[in-house]
Amino acid sequence: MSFPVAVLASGRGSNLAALIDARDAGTLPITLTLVASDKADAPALRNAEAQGIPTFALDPKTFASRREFDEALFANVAASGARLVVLAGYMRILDAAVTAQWQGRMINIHPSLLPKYRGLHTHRRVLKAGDLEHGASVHFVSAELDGGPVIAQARIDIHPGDNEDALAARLLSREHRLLVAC
Ligand code: NHR
Ligand code: GAR
Repeated sequence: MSFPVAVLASGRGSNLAALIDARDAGTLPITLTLVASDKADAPALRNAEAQGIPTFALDPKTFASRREFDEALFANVAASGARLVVLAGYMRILDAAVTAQWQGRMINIHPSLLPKYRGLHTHRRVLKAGDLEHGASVHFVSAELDGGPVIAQARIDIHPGDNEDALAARLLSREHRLLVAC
């Protein structure tokens, strides 16, 4: 039995690629019903197209409100038949109407050890704070930004001399494994 999953991504899509690789390896029994984005030029969409996965992009600037944008986006997600939504580098805050509708059926991968460092620029903030460890969390999405229940985390040491890019790169491969496992 293959579980229908939609992915939302705004950028590169390496976490999406990890899901596709695990699916193709036969270790993750999912069907990707849709990859959707708020950025028509997201590399994640190009990769999905190349894999024969349906894609969909909407431009937020053409909608009067956040809620109307999200309702249009999630109408397509629902129509794809997805039973789970994965935010994989999706960079746009979601309206409370859709988080309520998909509560318990939408997860996000966030690059910090939640509840530390909700929001953006987590690698920069963890270095500035002088923390000795960093990580990533997969959590259920709720109306509260990066505030929903945590499912699992991956933890890495911060090395002396680490900068933002080095830390982000080292964490990313752990994110891929964590997201597939969740
Ligand atoms: N929406 C809700 N309601 N709840 C969450 O937990 C969400 C969410 C939407 C996205 C991912 C999140 C992350 O993992 C996520 C979780 C974007 C922003 C943000 O400030 C913050 C957190 C996350 C994603 N976005 C700006 C906005 O105004 C735009 C930033 C940009 O485009 O560069 O939407 O970190
Ligand atoms: C990942 O590091 C993910 O945790 C983070 O963006 C990157 C996306 O990479 N997510 C956020 O910062 C959400 N605000 P990818 O496009 O290669 O999967």
